[in-house]
Amino acid sequence: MKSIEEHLKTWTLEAAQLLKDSFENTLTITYKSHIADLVTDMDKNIEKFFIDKIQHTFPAHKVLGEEGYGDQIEGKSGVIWIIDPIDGTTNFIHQQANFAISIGIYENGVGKLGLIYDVEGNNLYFAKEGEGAYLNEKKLPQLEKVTLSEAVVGVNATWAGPNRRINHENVQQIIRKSRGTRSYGSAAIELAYVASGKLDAYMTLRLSPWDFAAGLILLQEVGGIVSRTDGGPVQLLEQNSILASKPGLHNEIIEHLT
Ligand code: 2AM
Ligand code: CA
Ligand code: CA
Ligand code: CA
Repeated sequence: MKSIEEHLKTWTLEAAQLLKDSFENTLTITYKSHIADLVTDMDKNIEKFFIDKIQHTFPAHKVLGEEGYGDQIEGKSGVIWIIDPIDGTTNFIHQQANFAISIGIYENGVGKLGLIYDVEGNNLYFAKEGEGAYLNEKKLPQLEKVTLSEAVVGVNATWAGPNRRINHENVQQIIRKSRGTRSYGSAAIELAYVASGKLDAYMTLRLSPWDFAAGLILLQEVGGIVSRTDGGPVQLLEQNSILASKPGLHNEIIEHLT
């Protein structure tokens, strides 16, 4: 019998192929909450693809998905697959690159398996609780301490405000003191980049559970530090601001932000 891990990886590769094949077709694009909040028929199809497989193979498992085809989740008990079928939909539409399938599997609130698949790059980031994190077949090393002056920090345009939670002078200091900033347009890829050392930190003002569920498990396996941007703990089933970082740097950024 195949393990959950094997199913997860097989289904992800099948879903990724569906996404690649879809480049040949015309996408149906609709707006969700506003003109920059896009969803395509492929976001919905991929979420349904996973839900069909999970319901058939693991009928006791629950699903929390961005597009809302999963279960009504009341609490953290049981096994919950937290799925973002396409993270970086704007990139999927505009670039056909820098978008990911992101899936975190939690049991009673504890992260068990985390997977982020950078579809166009064919890069599979995968973590299993207590067994480490991998990029494709290669084990990722533990993250080491760095200072802000030697750090590349993932930020996005939301830090430009306006937002009552932002102190712009503090944010400017972080940006100026860092070695550089980057913005990729996919929270899942940015979290995978922190876990694999391509970014030293990533900070963002509002993510939903499906944006960070997988990334949290990857980061936990490589010694990354994750909190809200006020330093408080991330709540799995709620929206959170997120600061994910190498050790040392996490404190340094929190000191600037608070
Ligand atoms: P999404 O592509 O799955 O919606 C940059 O847009 C990052 O922020 C992406 O990871 C995107 O995820 C996420 N995001 C979260 N909420 C968003 C929203 N309301 N509009 C656009 N992007 C959002
Ligand atoms: Ca979305
Ligand atoms: Ca997302
Ligand atoms: Ca999405």
